[in-house]
Amino acid sequence: MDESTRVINGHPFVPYSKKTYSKEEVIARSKDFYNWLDLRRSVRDFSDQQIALEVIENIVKAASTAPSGAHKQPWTFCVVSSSEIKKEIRNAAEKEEKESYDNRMSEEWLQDLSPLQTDWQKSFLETAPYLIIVFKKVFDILTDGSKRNNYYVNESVGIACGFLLAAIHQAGLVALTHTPSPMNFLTQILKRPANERPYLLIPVGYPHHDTWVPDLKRKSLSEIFFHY
Ligand code: IYR
Repeated sequence: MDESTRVINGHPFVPYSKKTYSKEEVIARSKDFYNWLDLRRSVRDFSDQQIALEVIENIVKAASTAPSGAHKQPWTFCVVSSSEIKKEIRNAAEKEEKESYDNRMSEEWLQDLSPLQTDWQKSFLETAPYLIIVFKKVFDILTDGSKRNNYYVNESVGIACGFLLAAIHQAGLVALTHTPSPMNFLTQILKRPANERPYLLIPVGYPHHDTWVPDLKRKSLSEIFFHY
């Protein structure tokens, strides 16, 4: 333990040294961040252009900085670039999606999705150079086989996925938050242990050169913001 560590009730603490900014800088930084994040869009048309694995590793490292309940970090990020496994995932996802679109989704749901013009076909699962499958760890299994609790798992993994999407946007890449339903086929295909449940399937890549996205409007601040 070096000099910059302090022990509090038997636990090591380190100083939090944050950079401070002027009031003006804080305003400018908050605006800039919003303007930049506002450019992010969910994209369903990917280019097959390759991306270095290092980029994906950095994106996952960024996601892994998310806060989590009791710092349990209850997540696993499985990255698939193998064409065979991507094909297997596409086939399994399309089977579920076809059943959903044909029989499981309500008329209201289908109507709500109409502006997005989605359907059961998921060619992006093979075109995108990487699929990141995020699993939530509902509990941990220690090396002796015993179970340990995780806390606020959905919240923690949701925040990590938010960081992941922001990191993908920052890298200049695009993604889709895809949730084929049900998605337990991912547990089987990726041979994940019993304490992991699929959370999101996120294809990542460059956009196809002729990509169009729905002309969606975000809610205004007055609709979402209440100051007490
Ligand atoms: N999982 C389906 C349907 C779907 C559902 C919602 I809610 C969306 O926002 C988009 C799609 C699919 O991926 O097509």
